[in-house]
Amino acid sequence: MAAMKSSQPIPTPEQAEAYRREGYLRFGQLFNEEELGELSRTIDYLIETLPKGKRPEHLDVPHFDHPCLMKFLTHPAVLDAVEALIGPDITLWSSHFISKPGGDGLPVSWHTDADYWKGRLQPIEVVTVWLAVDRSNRENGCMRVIPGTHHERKERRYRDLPEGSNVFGTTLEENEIDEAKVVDIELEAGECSFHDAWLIHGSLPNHSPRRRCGYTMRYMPSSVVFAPLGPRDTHKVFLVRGKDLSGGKTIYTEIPKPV
Ligand SMILES: O=C(O)CCC(=O)C(=O)O
Repeated sequence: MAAMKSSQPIPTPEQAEAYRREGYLRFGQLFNEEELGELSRTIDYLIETLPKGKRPEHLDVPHFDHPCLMKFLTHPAVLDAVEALIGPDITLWSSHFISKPGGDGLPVSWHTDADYWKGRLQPIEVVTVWLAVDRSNRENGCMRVIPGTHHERKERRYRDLPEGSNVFGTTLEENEIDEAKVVDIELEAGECSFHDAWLIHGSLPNHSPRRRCGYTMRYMPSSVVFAPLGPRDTHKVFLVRGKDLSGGKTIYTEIPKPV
């Protein structure tokens, strides 16, 4: 069956080349105003109904419990953009709202996503669509990247961080970070950027009065094999476009029907 296509712009071949070279790409809008409003109301609801003690930076895999988010994760504009970067056979790997409240929003330490997914994905080839639900700039802790670091697919060294001080419990060692090369990705609400799983990135705390919420939507070519770590690894992946190229090794969950 032919995939439904969108009329939204997709990365040009030059932009796709820049993505491959730098490991990230700043891009424009994917959703219209109405869709963005709906996504925004969904995150507002998730924050209002957070279990006691859970912070809004930690809304990981919200689409497992809230299938209404599949509408955004399988949106033709998103998949067309992703297809321009990784090809037409696409697995939805994960999603995460990282919402930093104004005032005490937590930083995200320097890391590569690949370091968190080792042992489960083979090979680790993931593109993250980082969608700015709120305007995201230096003031409220926008994403920061170190261009080109995704070319070095090496073992990196981390050190522990004080509990509760960061979205993660560890950070890359100082000698892994060249501060002079850091690029801040400032986005208007509704705009997005893409980044490669091997790129070093992070973000500063949010001491401003404005919330900074990003929705990370993560995709991989369907040739990547997802192997759960064991019976306790209940993570679910979805074949969202094209065909399975994992040779039947990745087990997919059926995409829930829209309600
Ligand atoms: O939202 C942030 O500040 C960091 C996002 C991030 O680490 C990611 O998308 O992999």
